[in-house]
Amino acid sequence: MKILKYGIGLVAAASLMTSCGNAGKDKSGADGALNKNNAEKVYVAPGEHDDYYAFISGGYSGNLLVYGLPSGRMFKEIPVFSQFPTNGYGYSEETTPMLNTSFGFIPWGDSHHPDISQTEGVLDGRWVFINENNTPRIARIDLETFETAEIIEVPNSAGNHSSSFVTENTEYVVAGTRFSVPVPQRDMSIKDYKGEFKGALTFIGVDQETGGMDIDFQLLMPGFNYDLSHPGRGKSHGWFFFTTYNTEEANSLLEVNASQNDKDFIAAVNWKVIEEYVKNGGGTMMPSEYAHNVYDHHTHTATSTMKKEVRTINPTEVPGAVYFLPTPKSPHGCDVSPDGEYIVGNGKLSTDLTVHSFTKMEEAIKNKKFDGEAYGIPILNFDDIHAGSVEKAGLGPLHTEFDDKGNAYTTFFISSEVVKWKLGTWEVVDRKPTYYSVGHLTIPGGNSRQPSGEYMFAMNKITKDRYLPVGPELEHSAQLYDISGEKMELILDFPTHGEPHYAAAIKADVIKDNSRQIYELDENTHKHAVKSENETRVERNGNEVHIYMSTIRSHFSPDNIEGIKVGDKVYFHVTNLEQDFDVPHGFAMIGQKTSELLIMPGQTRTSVWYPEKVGVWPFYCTDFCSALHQEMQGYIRVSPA
Ligand code: CUK
Ligand code: CUA
Repeated sequence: MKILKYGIGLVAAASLMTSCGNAGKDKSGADGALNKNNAEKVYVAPGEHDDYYAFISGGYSGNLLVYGLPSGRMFKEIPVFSQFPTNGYGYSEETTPMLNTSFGFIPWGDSHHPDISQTEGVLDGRWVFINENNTPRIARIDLETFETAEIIEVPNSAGNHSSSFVTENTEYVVAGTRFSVPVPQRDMSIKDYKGEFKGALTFIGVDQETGGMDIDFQLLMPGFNYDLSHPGRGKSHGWFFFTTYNTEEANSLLEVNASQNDKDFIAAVNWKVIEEYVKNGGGTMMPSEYAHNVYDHHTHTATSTMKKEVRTINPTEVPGAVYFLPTPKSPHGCDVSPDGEYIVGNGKLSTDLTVHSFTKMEEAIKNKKFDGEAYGIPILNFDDIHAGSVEKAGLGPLHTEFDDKGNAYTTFFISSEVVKWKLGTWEVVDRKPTYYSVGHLTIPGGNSRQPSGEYMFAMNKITKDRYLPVGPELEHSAQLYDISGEKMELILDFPTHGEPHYAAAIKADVIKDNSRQIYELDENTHKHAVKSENETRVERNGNEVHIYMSTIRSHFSPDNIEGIKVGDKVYFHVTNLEQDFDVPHGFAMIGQKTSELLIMPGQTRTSVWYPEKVGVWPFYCTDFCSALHQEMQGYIRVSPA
């Protein structure tokens, strides 16, 4: 394995080209992947369960994937921000409101960073939050049903990237804008960006009983790019840290424009101070349209509400609310150590990692030792807050996670490796190649007070030769490492789906016993549900026909329907009467352009059909549900208008 020589040609190397060559093609021995003992480490015997759930972002698929560790098996794709043909999410009448926004219905999204809810800094397994980057939204996925329960749009934001990380009691899920934009939006010259555009950092309150989200306030910051964020924890609970780049406020980010400043900032936000300010009536309600979509698993129906205003905060009006920590070279990741003391800024154009000390930061703030200000926000002195640097660690650092033994693990995109280093002494203790060009990495609980010390996995941007070739488009590769020893050991390659920008992983025990198996029929309050076959019927109301249908092994009721005319609008309200785990039924209608359905036991789903052709048309169940599955069918007679 060749190690790149650092320090030379940094600017050229840092031109963000991928350089995979040094990671090598040696698949034998060197990385330990062929070691038989390693095969045992990831072997989960047939019928056995994995030790961890990993919730892996689907990136441009807009969804969230559920994997098991250490096996690397994929168990589920949870549709979140994109229509999903498999079960009709975003197509069926009940679920289309989930994709409503102030821009109207958006069929697909770009999901980035999942984060699991916490109590006292420990993952509690109630919910996973994930951000949509493109049309800014935050979703909450319920870990009882593994369904998207809620999506809230984030107004005044654009490129919702610095999201969706939670504070240590899930008081807030936080969403920071990547692009600064005119706030409120208006027609103006792009060249007048500087000083005019604003960056919204949004604090969304979470109801601890229901999980319900609501925007508490939006901090309107100077017009930088806000890239990633992390909550304080333990001693730094009450703070939130955001990396910034383009503090030059260039309107075109060709490298010359945006990378002039030797240092950008980490913005340290004291949300407790702002919370107090808001309690005392602070802030300004600003007209802002944003959708709030809630799915209820009793009515099995989503509703979308358009909100009209949001509370905005001018940071300079709240003393003690925001400080800038100078951080070299366009930092990307922003990660806080499990004890809350260290704030790691990964300057992606640097070879060094900069670590700030929370204690020193507090001290400097107390002594009012500032080094000027930016737009009225005090800038701290780099030397006053600097805890240490990991020097010449690699090229293109992106993200850092932590284990339970005082080590940190940082990904390097350009030199394509994970580097393990010690908190406090800043020495590099190990480095391992990734295949290839790693983005994020995940340690179960790595974003909490209690990380695990067993596994780490790297999510790579480039796959090339790792799997059988399948044409130009490849799934991204992930690599699982055993981190229980001093040296990391590569133990598994596994494909991911879309582009995983992050993953949150948790001990399986915390959630698996809570996982729901069916929806109770008694509790089904869908307004078109039937409780038994006796209630199935066809109702006409002018041109609208409602077919109240049931499924149970192995027939539809009704299964012969007449009296439908060309030009009608036909609703199929299909209730699955099954009350057994894992017996869904499907519904597919010939020529239908709206939604196929997959209906879970106890659930009701609706699809709309516009009959266009006279004839007798079949429908059938798409899910092989019993030995008589092929008998599960019906006909609809369509007569002339
Ligand atoms: S970003 Cu993708 S590698 Cu969206 Cu977290 Cu850094
Ligand atoms: Cu129901 Cu096949």
